[in-house]
Amino acid sequence: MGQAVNESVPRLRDVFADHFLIGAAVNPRTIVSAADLLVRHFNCITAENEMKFERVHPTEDTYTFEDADRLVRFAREHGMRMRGHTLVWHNQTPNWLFEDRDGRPVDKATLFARLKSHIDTVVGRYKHDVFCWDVVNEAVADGGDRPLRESKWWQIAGDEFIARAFEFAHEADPDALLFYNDYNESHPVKRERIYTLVKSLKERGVPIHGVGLQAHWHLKSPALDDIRAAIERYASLGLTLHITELDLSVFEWDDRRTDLKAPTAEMMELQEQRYEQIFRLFREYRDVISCVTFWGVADDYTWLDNFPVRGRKNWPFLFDERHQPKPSFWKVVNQR
Ligand code: HAH
Repeated sequence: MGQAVNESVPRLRDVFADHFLIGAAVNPRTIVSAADLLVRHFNCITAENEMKFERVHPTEDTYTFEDADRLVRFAREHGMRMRGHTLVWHNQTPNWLFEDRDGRPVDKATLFARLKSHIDTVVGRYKHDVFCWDVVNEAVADGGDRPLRESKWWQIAGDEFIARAFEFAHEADPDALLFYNDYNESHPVKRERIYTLVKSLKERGVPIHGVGLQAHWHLKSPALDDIRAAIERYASLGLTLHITELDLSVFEWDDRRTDLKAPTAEMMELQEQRYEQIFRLFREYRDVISCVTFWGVADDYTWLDNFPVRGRKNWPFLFDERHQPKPSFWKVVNQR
């Protein structure tokens, strides 16, 4: 089981009970190693990898649900909500989906038939456990002339794959809230691209209910004003917002240092201030933000330990490597 959890510490989920759900990304290891923290502080989980296409549907006629099921059971046992992540993405998706038996690209009709069958099976299976889905993840391009990423989805099906994915998900579970989810969501150029995409989906009557802001942020970027502008812009579409993958890297994106064994005092201080500002903002927008999910639980494990710089340890959360609350935690909890 996880390490001792201080019983006198307020619970995040209680502190924000009148604001939004408090979530964490988990995997089959962290539901054991961080069980105490998860149960005490969080009322929502997301599978970090276990519901992704390659993990649940590795070949056309095999579905593998053991790991995802384990996470679903954990949520159920502890009365937590669960977010579904993710149905359509350009990463962690097997090649068979896009190819025929001879390895040539399939046509659009075949791709859509396969997508429908995948969504029916996965969304159908978790109908009673998963309350919302990141239906499409990261379809918008960061740069270049085209607003959409030139993924295999786009190459085979054009812009249409996005709307179809939402329609299939809605058919599979009419009660699920359906999200478009992306990173660099606060960057003004990408923000407008995401806004335009979601607006057009809404105007065409596509069943979409929310925008997911991944919020993989750093100590100095993006600027708080850009985050605020993004929240305002997406909220103006009349959809709910989820902060889906929050972490505050102690490094800027292009910092190549791999030698740190612990965060510096300056990093911890900046992180504290940054967490305070960000949660102040989230509180201010509690009417539009209905869930805030961290992309992990505590600093002993984060996907950022190897990304984007291999071998670079990171410390992005409110709980340290020994699962104790950091100064950042107290800034978030004690503000009024
Ligand atoms: C996210 N991509 C994914 O949504 C999530 O499924 C994965 O586990 C980790 C991060 C973020 C991302 C990024 O911040 C920069 C470049 C590519 C992808």
